[in-house]
Amino acid sequence: MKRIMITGALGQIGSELTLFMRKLYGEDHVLASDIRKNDSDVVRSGPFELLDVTDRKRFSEAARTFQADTIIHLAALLSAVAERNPLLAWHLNMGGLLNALETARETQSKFFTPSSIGVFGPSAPKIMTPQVTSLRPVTMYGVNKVAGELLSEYYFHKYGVDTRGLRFPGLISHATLPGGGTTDYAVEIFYDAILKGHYTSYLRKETYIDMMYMPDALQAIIDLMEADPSTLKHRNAYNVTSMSFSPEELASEIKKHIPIFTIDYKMDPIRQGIADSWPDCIDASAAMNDWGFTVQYDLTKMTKDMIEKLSNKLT
Ligand code: AKB
Repeated sequence: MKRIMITGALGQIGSELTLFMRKLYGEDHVLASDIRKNDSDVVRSGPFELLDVTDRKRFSEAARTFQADTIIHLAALLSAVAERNPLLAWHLNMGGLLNALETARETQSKFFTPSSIGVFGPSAPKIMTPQVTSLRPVTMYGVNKVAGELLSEYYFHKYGVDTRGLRFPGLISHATLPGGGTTDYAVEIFYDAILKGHYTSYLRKETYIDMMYMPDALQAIIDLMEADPSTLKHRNAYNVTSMSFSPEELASEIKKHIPIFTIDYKMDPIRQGIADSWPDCIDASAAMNDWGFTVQYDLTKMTKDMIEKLSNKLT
């Protein structure tokens, strides 16, 4: 039976992945860790450790004590926060990742860390951005993610660490709010639509970005981690996506469920600049071919589910 250690377990992906993995592999087999503690299900439903991932010694001790054989390293700053504080982003995103990879090497653990569509920059094709293409991001987050992908691949080739990764698009979830990403609007809009009937978007109405609903993202992590290692041609990270839409398109989909809903636009130059440097839609065919990546949710299905689940929670 697996022994999985998750960092950043109280973040956007971790809050759901921890509970999902505990259901699949057993509560005591998934150690959640984070720099803070709260009274959520993640903390209450299984083992939990307070951990600052930049503390190399504590990271390694926690993994050894738990006898981890899999490390899921999620602790990181997202794009908008990283752009406002690039030095902190480098320290946390790169320092944390290096400690996570070193710990995986020492404990011979299987390893997963998310990458992002943020690895692409203006020189990559904007439409159907290929798996292998120019990686010249113009954001600190993107620089961190490209360096992180290269490090993961280096640990695979140099030390035989079984590294795996996904280039996630914006993730949409009714359970946890994202914290500091460029794609956060696609979650905030649902809260404001239900509670206020109105949303002011910080991205221009025609800004296309790839997105994915959280159930598909969680399943993609499980499927990639369960995949036969010999089928994985890319040890840095795979392009994955379910849909691409603009704020205007998402708003008109929401309007089908909440007819009074209105949207206006007040552009934030930092987040608009980041979004403009990213692709409109990426090509996930390498993930489909190598390990059978599939998704269940498109824009219509995701919007319906978000509104149903959030309405029950908020009203
Ligand atoms: C962000 O907006 O920073 C993230 C991402 C696409 O990596 N959601």
